[in-house]
Amino acid sequence: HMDGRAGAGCCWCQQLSAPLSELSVPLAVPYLDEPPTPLHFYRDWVCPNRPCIIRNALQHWPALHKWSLPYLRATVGSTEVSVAVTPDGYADAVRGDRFVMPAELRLPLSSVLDVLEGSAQHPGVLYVQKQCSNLPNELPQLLSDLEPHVPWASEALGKMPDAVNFWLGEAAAVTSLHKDHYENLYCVVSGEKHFLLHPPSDRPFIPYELYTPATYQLTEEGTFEVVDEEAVEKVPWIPLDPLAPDLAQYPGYRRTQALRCTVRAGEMLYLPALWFHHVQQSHGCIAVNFWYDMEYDLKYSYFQLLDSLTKASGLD
Ligand SMILES: O=C(O)CCC(=O)C(=O)O
Repeated sequence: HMDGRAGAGCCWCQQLSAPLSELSVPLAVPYLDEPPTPLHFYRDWVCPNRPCIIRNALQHWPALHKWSLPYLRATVGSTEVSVAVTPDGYADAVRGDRFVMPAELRLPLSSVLDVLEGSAQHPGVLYVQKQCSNLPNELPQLLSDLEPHVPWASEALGKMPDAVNFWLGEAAAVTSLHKDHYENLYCVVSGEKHFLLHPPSDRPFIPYELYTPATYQLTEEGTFEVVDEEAVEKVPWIPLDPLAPDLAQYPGYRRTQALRCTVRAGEMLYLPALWFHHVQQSHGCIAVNFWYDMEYDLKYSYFQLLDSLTKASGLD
């Protein structure tokens, strides 16, 4: 690892990543008091790839005033949704030498609400988090409570979102550290989400390893088994838990500075493409996010270069 390689490995990655993070990574995620114009959004946030939290952008959504667990029960309680279930709340996480994906159950939303409200028990930790536009696909009855996209963002980005996702889960449900190639507008409707962020320039100090993909399966007895996916390639994933980083194993992570923020009901986080994120939530938090595909531009190329150099020099 890096510290063992003295200067050689550090020199290039510091030259590539330090100026960027020093110049443009803030100490805290800034707030905007109102939605930006498309020009301001693009110029001040998308183009420089900086996160911000936008207030008063969802006021006109009926969802903000209507959505609660009882409202969801009354409107979509009998609708079946896809639910991710894990023994410990960690979906898509490294466990031993495996990359383990959650068991996926189809349950009426009311069963999830029963667990969230404490009137029933279910083995493991539940999280409605299917990331394939599960809002329009699984819960279309809720669509009239919000806008189908974020107009100023669609105008700025010159496209419509690729996916609109609905998130509802228990406090123990955690999304492990990862990055996406999406410009993400993450809207909290009820409760709060806690994000831990790293800019793309931290890539040399964030370890990746290759894991055999596997899936949790829930047995009749309510226990979990880890079942390997058949004949598929290994998956690169981040083994490090940013809440309890193993610095003896990953000393390079010391060089990073995580940016933490809480996104509260009525607020929208602009999470720029390629930023690493780890996410926790309050119990029963309800959120919707819009994923806009990123432009495969110079920012993307910079990240690919950083990624290739990191791999080539064995920093991972
Ligand atoms: O809300 C979460 O748990 C994770 C969100 C996320 O990873 C995303 O929107 O890309």
